[in-house]
Amino acid sequence: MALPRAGHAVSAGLAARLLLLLGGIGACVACHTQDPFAGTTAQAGQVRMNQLGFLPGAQKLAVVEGDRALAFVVEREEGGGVVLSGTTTAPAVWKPARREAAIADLGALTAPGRYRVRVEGLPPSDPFPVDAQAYSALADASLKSFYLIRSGTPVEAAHAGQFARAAGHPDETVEIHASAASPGRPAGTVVSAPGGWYDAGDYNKYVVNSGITTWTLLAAYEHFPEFFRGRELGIPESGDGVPDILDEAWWNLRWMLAMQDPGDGGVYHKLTNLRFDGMVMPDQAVKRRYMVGRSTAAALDFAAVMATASRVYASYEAQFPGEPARMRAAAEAAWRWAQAHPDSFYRQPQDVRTGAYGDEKLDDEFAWAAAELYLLTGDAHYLEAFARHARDADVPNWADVGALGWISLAAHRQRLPAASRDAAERQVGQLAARLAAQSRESPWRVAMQPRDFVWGSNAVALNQAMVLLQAYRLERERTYLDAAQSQLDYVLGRNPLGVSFVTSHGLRTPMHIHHRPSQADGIAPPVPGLLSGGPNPGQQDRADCKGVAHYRSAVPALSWIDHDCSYASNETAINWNAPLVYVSSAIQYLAPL
Ligand code: 9MR
Ligand code: 9MR
Ligand code: CA
Repeated sequence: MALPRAGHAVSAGLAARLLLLLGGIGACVACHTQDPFAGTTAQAGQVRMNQLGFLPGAQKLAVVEGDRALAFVVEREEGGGVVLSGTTTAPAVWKPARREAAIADLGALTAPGRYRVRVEGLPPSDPFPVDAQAYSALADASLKSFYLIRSGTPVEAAHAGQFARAAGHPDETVEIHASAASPGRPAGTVVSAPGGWYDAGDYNKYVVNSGITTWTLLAAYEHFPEFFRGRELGIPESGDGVPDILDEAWWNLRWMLAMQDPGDGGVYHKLTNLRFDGMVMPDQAVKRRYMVGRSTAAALDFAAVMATASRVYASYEAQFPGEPARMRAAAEAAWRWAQAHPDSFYRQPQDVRTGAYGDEKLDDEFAWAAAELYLLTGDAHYLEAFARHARDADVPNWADVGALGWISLAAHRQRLPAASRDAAERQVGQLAARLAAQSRESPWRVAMQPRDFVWGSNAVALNQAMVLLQAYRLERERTYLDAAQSQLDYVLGRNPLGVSFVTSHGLRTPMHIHHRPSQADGIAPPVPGLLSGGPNPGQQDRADCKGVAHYRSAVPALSWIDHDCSYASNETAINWNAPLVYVSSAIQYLAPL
């Protein structure tokens, strides 16, 4: 197996050296069609890079897999000669792919234009732009995707073009499941909780996952308000004087408010069918819907998000009259319920099969809610609660939200007592420094380690970027911005699969995501702007993929299939798309000169 490949590499290498000798690379625009590597994927010998290209002043890295340092040049796509030349770094093994890779640094390339990289002996890279708006369309589309997955409303052709669809899941008659009963709302009570976003490829709505998702969008706005003001996405609310990102978040917040039991402030864990719907459009999925469970995690995530939203929407009181106060009261009631029920863990009832989002480690949820409530109210007892529960920050995910509290405190550090200010800066700084070091030591220059290749690994990459961007905001150290850029590059194609993992954004993108509307709408391309979960050697969907598709590799960074059976590697989810919005918007906005 290895021999013929090495043979090709040598002959292709010789051919390219010859071309270099003849000074003929500019004339060789079409020669890649005869290249022995053309058409292969996930093999050594391809130039991998961000398929959306780069901002003019940004770090620009490409990766070449293989065991030798190689000479490279950058040329204009349309010919016209070499604009940059160099040699890759010495290759080293990247553990997540168990293969060697080397970096080609294209950073000296700053003039806008369209280019290709040619590496000695290899097929030319994809063409890529250097463009001051390289990520604008991605930032808008990743946010617009939340409109396209709204529950309980038609998605209009005026806003969605061919992806228009009928309303589904009105959720105006939702039954209280036995697991969610309370004195005021016994089992069988019918309540209403319309709106919100569908969680993922499925049509259920889960408070825990909505928590981190909605916060991430609110944080994007809070951290970069100038970027979002005046950005028109083409959603029904566009032009109403409120930034579209806040209109979109409100669609979900209004639903979340209805997930609180008005009797005692408890929060339902999820609004769901008993079993997953079939692979049909939303209006064809008409199974009975239930409020299932009331959990401490849901109450605390709800409290954290409502406190954050109360703070953020305070400047839009005119457009959302009374809502900041309502959200504050809702947050405080949920917090009190959680104090009285500190260990109501979600346990999936016998008759319920949909997503669990179960979590039994709740110090991070307590700390996050306390941090946001402190910032909202200034009440010192929340800061004391935060201090009791807070642990060292780690990269956030739906089950570990501790970092979100640290990040909010750091963002509002001028309002903190000195000791808390130092702690917040230190926590964010230490975590980012660790990630930046991992990135620096990686042959792919990404922070991800083998253990990060879990269900939703692309969101791990983007949440690492989100943390790095916090350190950049605090310390203005260019290395943090560069490391965050590297994480975005990874998701947009600088990975061993050579795939840009966002539907419709890149040259090779997922076509068969696990997403019911994308599968059932009869339109070839999937709904645009959605992030595929990403490589996951857990392969928990193997039984469901049996006979239709198979993973070609179990190596962490390679364990991905572009097939709609693969919910463990190729589903979409709101908590994965939200850090894509955050990171693409932030990097576009922060564009270094
Ligand atoms: O569509 C469901 C997806 O959202 C979940 O992430 C996944 C794991 O819980 O389950 C999917 O539903 C599958 C179910 O678990 C088993 N039967 C086939 C369903 C569709 O693939
Ligand atoms: O993102 C979730 C992942 O961390 C879990 O390992 C996995 C299995 O429990 O569930 C994922 O969340 C799914 C949820 O349960 C149902 N909707 C689809 C979500 C993404 O696959
Ligand atoms: Ca937790």
